[in-house]
Amino acid sequence: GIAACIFDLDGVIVDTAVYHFKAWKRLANELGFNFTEAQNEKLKGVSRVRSLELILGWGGIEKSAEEQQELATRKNEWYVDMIHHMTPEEILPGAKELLDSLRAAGIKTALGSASKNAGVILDKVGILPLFDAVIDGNMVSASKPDPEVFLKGAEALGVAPAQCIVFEDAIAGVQAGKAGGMKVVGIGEQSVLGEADLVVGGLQEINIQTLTNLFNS
Ligand code: B16
Ligand code: MG
Repeated sequence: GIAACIFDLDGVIVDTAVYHFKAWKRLANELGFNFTEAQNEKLKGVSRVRSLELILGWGGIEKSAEEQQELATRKNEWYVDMIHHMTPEEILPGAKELLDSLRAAGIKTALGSASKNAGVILDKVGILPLFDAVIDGNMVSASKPDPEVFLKGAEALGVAPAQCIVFEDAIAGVQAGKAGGMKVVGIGEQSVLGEADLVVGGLQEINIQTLTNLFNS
């Protein structure tokens, strides 16, 4: 049966993509080119450093490693300013309820996020205490679709990967969960996340029974 649930952050628990968008757009504009919402979509689940590389490529601009470091830091400072104003109202529908019911059922919970700011975000929206372990971008060396972040989550909880369920909104994240030998619930569209064991529109569609069923099919 289920022993643990491991959650991605952006797109599953909260929508931080809107803040990433504002900060990356400001950076792109300062560098003299535009940055669109469609481009921002492609950065979901992608690390900060890799995101910058992609953006500079789209803008047709080359920067040294040192300059890239400075630009990534500048973007992050704007982003951190914004997330410091986040409130519990920004938790996506059903997330808090599911975390509460998992706790009541004795099922362990972990966060598995590419974000180096994950801890601050969970704290600001008031649900940090609902996670037994937080694995973030500071603790992993390989990005999704590598399963490292989720395997570290399972390890921190002392649970076998086969008894974990991963919740993910990005294709690379769904692939990471499957590569780790875990059950995966995709949050989004079936046409995009079809590799998941189950795809739903949001965590409000999930309860303990839906999760138990994943192990009986
Ligand atoms: P940071 P997730 C990801 O979060 C975001 O989707 C992605 O857009 C962002 O670049 C990445 O975190 C790194 O974030 O700059 O805060 O370290 O979906 O893995 O929870
Ligand atoms: Mg995500």
